Amino acid sequence: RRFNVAVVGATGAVGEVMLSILAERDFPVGKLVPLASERSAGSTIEFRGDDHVVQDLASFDPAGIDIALFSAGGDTSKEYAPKFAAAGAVVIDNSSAFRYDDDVPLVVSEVNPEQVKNRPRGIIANPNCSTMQMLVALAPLHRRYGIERINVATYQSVSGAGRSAMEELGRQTAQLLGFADIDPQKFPVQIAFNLIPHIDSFLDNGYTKEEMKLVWETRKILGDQSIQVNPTAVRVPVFYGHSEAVAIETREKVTPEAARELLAASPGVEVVDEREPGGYPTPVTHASGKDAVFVGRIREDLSHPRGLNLWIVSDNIRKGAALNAVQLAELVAAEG
Ligand code: A2P
Ligand code: 11C
Repeated sequence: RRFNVAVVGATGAVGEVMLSILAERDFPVGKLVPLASERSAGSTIEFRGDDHVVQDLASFDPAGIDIALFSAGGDTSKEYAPKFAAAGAVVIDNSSAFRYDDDVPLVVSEVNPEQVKNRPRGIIANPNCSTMQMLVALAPLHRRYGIERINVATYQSVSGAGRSAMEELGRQTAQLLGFADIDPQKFPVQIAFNLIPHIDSFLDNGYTKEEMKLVWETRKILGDQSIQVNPTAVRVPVFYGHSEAVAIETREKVTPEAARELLAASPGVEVVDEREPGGYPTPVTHASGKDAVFVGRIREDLSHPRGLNLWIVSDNIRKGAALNAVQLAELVAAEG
């Protein structure tokens, strides 16, 4: 069977990769409909060698769409995802609009794939990129050793903030190397040659929403409200690939050797942990453009009897967004 697939946000940083991953993985696409705002309606995108005209979401009739992949921001999802679902499509939504609703499953394909079936509203939520890569690596450890607490600091690339954010990093880098003035627009302060400890909006508790996503989404996906998560989310001047310094505290002690062996056998994970120069994953040398979640620097936490440290790197646009969304579509397609 073939499926009529709509990609909402097809001209964006994530949408573009959704299209290439659908083709790469030979997803059984019948009709492909790329959708975006009226700004880019009428332009063309290429899919499997054919040009497709981008249509305006606002005036599109979703009748006949089987699967809709949404990645055009939370407000767009809130308005249009229920309309697509009402017309009979299964919506896979990459925004944070529905992630915390009890009647919308939040699914990492390697971690809780069985949850895709529990979708009374016809909507499945794709987790945030920083949670996604962390849980691909931590879920196997949680199942075997029981994680009680996660300390995590993220180093998140600018592609997470979309195409205009990537352009801003490029532009500022060139301006600063040319001794020109910069004018921050997408980010509140200079991002080139800098770090910004602020992603998404500030909440009343002093954390950013990006940080609280790591708390809320980890508990929902692992189905364990008792897990404690202590997050700091930081934007770094990297184009593709988020990195995370993670320290876990487990109920049962896990040695670095046992963790390495378990992770090496876990789906979606690649261990790169040579304890020599270059023998660890980085966004540029390992993750960018790749599907896996890379884990290195696995070592005991010297300050805790049941603590383990890991360095987790993945392409935020691929496993963190587009790839997982397509993997969820594959699970839906496999239902028949
Ligand atoms: P458009 O190209 O028309 O602006 P990114 O995350 O890289 O910034 O991309 C955002 C994506 O979401 C783009 O494809 C963008 O389309 C799309 N988008 C943004 N706002 C809307 C909207 N109101 N309706 C439909 N698509 C939208
Ligand atoms: C970033 N994680 O790196 C964000 C992007 O909730 O889907 C994705 C935001 C989200 O900026």
